Amino acid sequence: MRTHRKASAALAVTAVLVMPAITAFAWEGSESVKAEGWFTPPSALRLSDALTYDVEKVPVGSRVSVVEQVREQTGGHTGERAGGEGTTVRLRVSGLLPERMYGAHVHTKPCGATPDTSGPHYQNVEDPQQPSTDPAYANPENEVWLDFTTDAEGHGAAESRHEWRFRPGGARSVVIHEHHTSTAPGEAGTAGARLACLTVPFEPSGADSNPAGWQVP
Ligand SMILES: [Cu+2]
Repeated sequence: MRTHRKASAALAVTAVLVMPAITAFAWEGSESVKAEGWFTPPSALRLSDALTYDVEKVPVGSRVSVVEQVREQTGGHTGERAGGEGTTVRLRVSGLLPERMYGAHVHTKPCGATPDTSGPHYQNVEDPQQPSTDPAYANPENEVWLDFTTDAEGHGAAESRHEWRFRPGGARSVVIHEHHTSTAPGEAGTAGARLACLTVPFEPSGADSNPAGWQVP
């Protein structure tokens, strides 16, 4: 699906009602991306951007939204507050099982028909050893973890804030997992089965020229 980026108030209108809208907009002077949708099972006809692989734990019709806010390097201009670059990612869900712990992370590839399509976790400093379970790399400072616990109504929310930006096209989805994320050596970053996935064209997207994402040394 074609996505818009860095266009003010650009709106991707999708052909199918259940497919999420993706919007790029200016938000307090920074580039932001919002992706949202209702979870549907992978369909042979057409893939939604919000897919559930476990309809018991992430029911069909449950809702998800992800917002990315990026901070660009500022400072040096009169009246402008100096600040470094960075990224904030917010996740919101509703319609999930009540009072239940879920894991969630930013992954490197878009969602697909099978849970493993979304690839490994996005890492700011990439672990040469993949799959990465070394806490030196698989940790919430080097990856984007969005674990949450739902309330009595099945709502959940999480926010993750970092002082770095994604590599262009390097971050493409948010995956919801079976349980909260482990930090123990040998299993750091793991959170059980991949229950559901939302494709998100994180900025800088680079999606049109590099669908697979490219690596910056
Ligand atoms: Cu994950």
